[in-house]
Order: sequence, then C-alpha cells, then structure tokens
Amino acid sequence: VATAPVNGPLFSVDGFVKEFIHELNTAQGVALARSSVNDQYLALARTVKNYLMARWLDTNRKTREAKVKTVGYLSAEYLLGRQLGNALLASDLNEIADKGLELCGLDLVTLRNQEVEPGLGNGGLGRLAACFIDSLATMNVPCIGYGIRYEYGIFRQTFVDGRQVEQPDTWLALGSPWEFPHPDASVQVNFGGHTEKYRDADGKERTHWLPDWNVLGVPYNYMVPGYLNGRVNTLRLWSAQATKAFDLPTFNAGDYAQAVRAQTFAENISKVLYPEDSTPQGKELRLQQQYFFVACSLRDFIDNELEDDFDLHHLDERIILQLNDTHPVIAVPELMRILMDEKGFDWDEAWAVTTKCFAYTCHTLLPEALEVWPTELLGRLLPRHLEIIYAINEQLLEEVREAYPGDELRARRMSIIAEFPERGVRMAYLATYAATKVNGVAALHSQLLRDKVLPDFSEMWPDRFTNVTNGVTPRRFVKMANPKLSELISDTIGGGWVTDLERLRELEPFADDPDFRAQFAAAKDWNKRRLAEVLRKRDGIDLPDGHLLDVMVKRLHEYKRQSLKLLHVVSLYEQVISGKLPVDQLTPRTVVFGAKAAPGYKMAKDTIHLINRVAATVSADPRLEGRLKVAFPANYNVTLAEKLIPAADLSEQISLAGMEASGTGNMKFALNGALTIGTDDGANVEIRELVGDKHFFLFGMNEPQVAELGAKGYNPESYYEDNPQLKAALDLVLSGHFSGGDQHLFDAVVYNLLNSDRFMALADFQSYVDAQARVEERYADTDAWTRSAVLNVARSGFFSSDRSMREYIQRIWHTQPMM
Ligand code: 26Y
Repeated sequence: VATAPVNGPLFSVDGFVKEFIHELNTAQGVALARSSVNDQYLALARTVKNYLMARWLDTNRKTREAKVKTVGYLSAEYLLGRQLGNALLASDLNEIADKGLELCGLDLVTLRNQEVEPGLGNGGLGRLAACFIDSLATMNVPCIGYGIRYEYGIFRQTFVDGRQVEQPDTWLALGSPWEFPHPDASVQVNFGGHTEKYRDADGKERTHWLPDWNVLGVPYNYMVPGYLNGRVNTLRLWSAQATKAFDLPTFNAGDYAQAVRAQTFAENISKVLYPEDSTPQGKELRLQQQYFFVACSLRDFIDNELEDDFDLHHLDERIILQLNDTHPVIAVPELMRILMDEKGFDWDEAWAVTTKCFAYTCHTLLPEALEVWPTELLGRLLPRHLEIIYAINEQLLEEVREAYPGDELRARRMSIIAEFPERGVRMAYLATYAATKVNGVAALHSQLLRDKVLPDFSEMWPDRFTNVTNGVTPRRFVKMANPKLSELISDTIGGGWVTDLERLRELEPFADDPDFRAQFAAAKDWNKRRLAEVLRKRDGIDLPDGHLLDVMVKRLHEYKRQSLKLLHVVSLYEQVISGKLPVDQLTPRTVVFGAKAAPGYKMAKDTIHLINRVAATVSADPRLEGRLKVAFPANYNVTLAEKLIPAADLSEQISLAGMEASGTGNMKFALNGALTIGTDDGANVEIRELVGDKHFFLFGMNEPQVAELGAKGYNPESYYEDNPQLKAALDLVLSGHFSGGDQHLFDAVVYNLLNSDRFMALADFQSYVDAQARVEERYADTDAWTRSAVLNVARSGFFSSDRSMREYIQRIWHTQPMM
C-alpha cells in the first residue's frame, strides 16, 4: 500500500489540488481559468511526478549504497506507451487525482488523452523492453534501462486513398514532462580515425585509437515506477549533440550554414527511429546510433554508477548487460576496448571480465533479420572495434579448431566474419561467443535457435543456451487497460493477482458459474462500447453492436500473414455475393486490422492498400446486411492497443509455423479473455498447452511439416487450382472488384501468393477456413464461448513479464531483489 512519501506533496485530495495548481501556475505560468488542456495535462504529469520523486531519489541512494548487482538493459527500442496512467496506478493516485481534478472542474480522462505516447520502438521487441523494466521495478530489482531518446519515434501512419502515408512522430512538440535532461552529465562518443600501436611504461605493446570526430551524449532520465512498492528505477535515454555547436572561424568567414553543419550532423544520430523491424539495411547512421548509445551507457555506468576506486576486474559483480537482440552488440568490443586501452588490462583479463558481463537475447528466426555489418563500414566508423572483433574471431576459431580438429568447414561456418556477399561482421555470432547466456523468447523459438540458427554454437556450448518465454506486464495490459475485468477479478479472488498473476488460476471454478460469466461478458461488452467510442472519434469508424470482434494487430509482415486473414474475409464475402452462402448464415463479425508497414517494404504497403480496399467494399455492400464489417484504423500503437485488446473476442495469431519468435500480443489477448485462432508458432504453442486445446483454435502446418513441404518443393498454384473456394477469393481480387475495375492494381500481392508465397498462406488456407468455422460454432453458444474466455484468463498467468524476469534473474542474471 502506498504511503505518503517523505518530502512529497500530501497524499490527499487537498494536497493534490495544491500541488496541481502550483504546477499550473509556476511551471506552466497560467491560471486555471486561462489554462489549455495541454497546460493542465503537463501540470498533472508534473504533479504525479512530484509524488514519485522522493521515492526515486531514495531508490537511487539505497541502490548505490547497497552496491548490489544491477541489470543494465541495453535496447535500441522502448515502446513505452503513455506514461500518466501508469504513473497514477503505480503511485495509487487515481482516486485522489480524479477527485482533485473534479474539484478544479476538470476531467482526468480528457487530460490523459492529451498525452502523446513515446513511440520509441517498432513493435514487439521495444514493447517487451518496456514490460521488462516495469516488472523489474515492481519486483524491486535494480535495473537501468539504456537506450536512445529519438526525437522522432515510429512514424504516424495515415491512409490516403487506402495507401499508407508516413508522417513524422512529433512526440516532443507539446512538452515532455516525464523526462529529466542532465546536460551536465553528458559523455563524449568518438568515431572514425585510425589506431596506433605504442609501448607503455612496462614495455607492453598497446593500442591507441585516434578518432577524427565525436559527439556528445546527453542523458535524459525517466522514472520507472514499481507498482505500489515505493521503488522507482531509471530509464536513461541518450540524445546526441554536437561537441562544439559552432565552427567560429567558418562563421566569421561568413558561411553561417556551413558553421552549424557539424551540429546538424551530430544531432542526426538520435533524430529518428528506424522503422524497419526485420530487414537490417546496413545503414551507416544506424550503426552510429548503436555505437552511440552503447558507448554512452558503458561510460555512464563505469564512471557514474560505480565507486571511483572500483576494481573493474569485478565488474560482473555489479552489472549484467542484457543485449536486446544484436542492436547493442557493439558493446562487446567497446567494453574490451575500455578495459584494454583505457584501463590497462591485458587481453585475457579483459576477455574474462567481458564474457561474464553480457547475456544475449535473440528475437528472430528469419535469416535476413540477422545483422551483418560490412567490415568496410565498421572499420571506417570504428577502426579499433573492428581490430578487436578480428582478434575475438581469431580466438574463437582457435577454440573451434581445438575442439574439432580437422573440421575446417565448421570453423568457416562459425566465423564471426562472413565473406559473402561481402565481408561482414555477424553480430549474432559475436554476441553468442561473448555472452554467458543466449536465449530465445519462447520454447519453440529457443529450440529452433539451437537447431537451425546457431547449431554449431549450441553443439559446442550447450549450457550457454536457454529459453525464457516472453511475458507482458499485467499492470498496463490488464489492470489499466481493462478496469472492468480487473474489478471483477479482484472482487472474486482479491487484488493479489496484479503482482502474482498465477493466482488467476483461482478463477477457474468460476468459469462454470453463470453469474460470474454474465459479469465477465458484461465487462467485455463495456470494453466494446468504449472501443466503439474511440474508433468513432478517432477514425470515424462505426462498430456495430453484437458482432464477434475479430482482431489482428501487429506489424505488417509477409510471415505474419495478414494476407491469409484477408483471404478468409474475401472468401466469406465472395460466398455471400455469389449466392453460395445465405447471408443469414454469416456470423455477425467485425474484423479489425491494425498494422504499420516499414516505409520501404513494398509488398507490405500493397497489402495495406488491399486491406483498405476490401474493407471499404465489404463494409459498404448492402448484400451483406451489415453482418460483415472490416475496419482498419490507422496508426495502431500502444494507446490503441489498450482499447482494442480488451474488447476483442478473437485473437489472430496466424504466422507460418517457425517464423514468429514468440509474439506478445497473443498473450495480451488471452489475458483479456479473447480466444486465439492460431498456428503452432512462437508462444502460441505454450498458450495452447496452458489454456487447453478446447479453448484455442489451432490450424495449419506445424514447423516440421513446414520444413517438409519446403524441402519437397512448395507449389502455391496447386492449392489455387485444387481449392475452388480459394480460387474464387483470389479471382475476385483479380477481377478488379476491390479496385474500381482495375484488374492489375493488386497484381503484386496476388501473384506473389500464386507464384512464390514464401510463407505458405495458400497451403494453410483450408485449414484456417475450417478453424474459423469452429470459431463460429463456439461463438453461437454464448455460454460455451464465455466459459472458454474465462478459462483463457484463468490459465494465462504464466505470461506475466514478472515470471519472465524471475527466470532471467535465476538462470541468467543472478541478481537479487532489494528488500
Ligand atoms: C535491425 C533492425 C532492422 C531491426 C529492428 C527491430 C530488427 C528487428 C527489430 C524488431 C524485432 C522484433 O520486434 N521482434 C519481435 O520481438 C518480440 C519480442 O521478443 C517477439 O515476440 C516477436 O515474435 C518478434 O518478431
């Protein structure tokens, strides 16, 4: 239970109002009567922050004094979502704020809606980082999240004639009340130049990096409050600034533009989040970003978090650096460089420390998603690091040759340096070789990681590999996002589930209680009405009452197979308009898509265009009598997810088996009482095992079957020829029905499916259609459906990110919660 913090505002309605008005007057410089909604939001955010402040300072002091091991979470992305609601929840201020604002004639919901979410991530990986730091704070575990303060986060998606158009995400424009910049604590980051050898005082050969340019990293701190426990951890995001703002001689010579060019150049580094989330483009700026935040973070931890006289030989006793995918892996040679070139360690000493300080999480199975940096680029930007990487590789190959004498092929396979198509550094191999532990993000994924992505490494170091199945924070995604369900749960089993999610099990018996089911269904209805209001205001979309709400929200990717979902919709539609299916036999259904496509990913953008055209045509066709609607609200983000997921009946998790590392949306849906239609992929496997086959609609090939079909040769066109229902659906698209008669508008999408279909959508089509029929059958039996939904909630407690964090702590980090 939260208590009034020392030195904070009084924990009462009165105290709150005083603080709020004070912030409005002194920080915003306006009177309440003259204040805008934005003024009010900013004042409210500062007020809540003030309540957390004493706890934050306290947490920092205690952690420092205790000299305990800290988790340094290194992630290029944090997809935080709005901060205000979470801060209110964590500090138990909801009721007080609600009443206080009412006294001021204001409405909390309106002010909350004023916040622009910090979208500093692309999707699952960034959101996972945000869930993990929430759990660590809640579990009282010391953690510093390190990342980049992008000036522009993930683009704002708009649709123009059904096509995606990207707008810059100006999340900082209306003020940023949650951040604390510390320009005084800036650190310098070097780039370029060359290296030189020299002999030190003891006559040992050493290396010197002589960089030729540098930038400053300015830290911005953000609070990461634990849930009602008084702990506030820190998220430290770095912003790039020029070391000298101004080239005075150039300026004096009259070339103003040239004089400030250096500044623009430096600040570009943290300007924008790259919106690609699976195909690394090998862009120089991205490598600059990666090294920038990693160099800042290591410097910061060593110089500012440790005692001045700390012996870095024991660095692993004070930090474990978790590498969130390969994006921060350049930290490995950076730590080696610091220890050797700056602290005078010899190679073996430095390597011994380094290999104890890193752990690596892989988030993919797609070969093209593994980062390989061209040595030409890496050597130009970070010459010393490339030297170190070469030396690490020599050591690796020596170890391999020793373990497998004569197996030169293996040595070549395992080399950190790839030779084709150009010479490059395989960051995943570097991470795997350097890390104490390597983990995948769901049981199936970790298995495939061992067997298919890193087989030679897992054979040589089997104990290094482990699995930690992802999780999501129940605070944001149940307690905050689904207040009605949360109330029902707490009324039924008490409030302990919020920090001990396995306790949801206690709901199981209530699945058979008609009274409980009625209340459960009422909460779902309330969520649907709330969503309808949001979509009406936000997108001008009308959600009909009483429909099965069928939701597929995630990044747009061929492997995730939005096109398979779309084919099902088109097929239902085609059957009705061709008279094969009486319209009254159609289950009233609204299909909601939410997805951003990487701006350069043509096929994904074409698919978005097609979904929008189908949505417009289907939703407007009177022959369907309003029984099938397709909605595609633009700009799916965390804020919308918090409204969409609690309202959903059906969760679409339909990736080709063996492609989705884990998925985390799948967990959020199950925890909010949606049933899943899904393949045996990623964490779906574990969801199905836990909720039970009867309460999960499984379809499609499993991973071995996919591999088998691939090996035998996959011919998508044969499925088209052999399946009249599939043929009719594709033919309807080809006929120009959804494109105003243009028969070629969607050729790229359709012929990609017919001729290539890398992710085998056509092969799984019939199975998917059959599973959808089972969905409709269950949905027709309201009691049976609700019963399944309750059991999904009751049995999904495993998917709390608190549990994930417990596993990392016990098996990978070996850190302790603080008392
Ligand atoms: C290198 C660059 C192009 C890049 C940038 C972002 C590559 C990948 C990403 C993001 C990947 C990502 O979000 N992966 C997802 O991670 C989730 C959390 O583990 C998984 O649940 C999900 O299956 C996986 O696709």
